[in-house]
Amino acid sequence: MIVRKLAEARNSDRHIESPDGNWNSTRLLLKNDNMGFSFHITTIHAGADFQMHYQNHLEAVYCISGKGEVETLDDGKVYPIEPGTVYILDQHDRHRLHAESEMVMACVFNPPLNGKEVHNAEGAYELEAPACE
Ligand code: 9YT
Repeated sequence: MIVRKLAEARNSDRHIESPDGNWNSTRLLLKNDNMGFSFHITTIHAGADFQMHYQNHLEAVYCISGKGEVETLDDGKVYPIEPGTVYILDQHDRHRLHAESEMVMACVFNPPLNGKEVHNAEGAYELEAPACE
């Protein structure tokens, strides 16, 4: 069994600050744990409004706290996000996320992230990013 603490992981190289200043993510469970998925606690900063397109991954996002909205860009549908909402990108959906207040999200990725991924120009994660220690 593996046991980790968010407070400790936040102070390690598992904590990633997005270069665009929109979010940070503490990656609690990664590819080298051999679980077939990765699990992160992500904070989206208040006022952030940005696009993503996880072409190489499936992602589920559960809102723990905060308020905002997610839009699927191919059809323009907007979904409010509040604590208890999960959105599931089962179609590699191009999407826009807007945080009205700071949002804390639990995120699961399949395939699992290596650890150091940040968004590329398309808002995707490359499959060959460096791993955490
Ligand atoms: C909700 C979302 O996709 N935010 C971007 C960060 C990502 N979830 C991550 O790497 O944890």
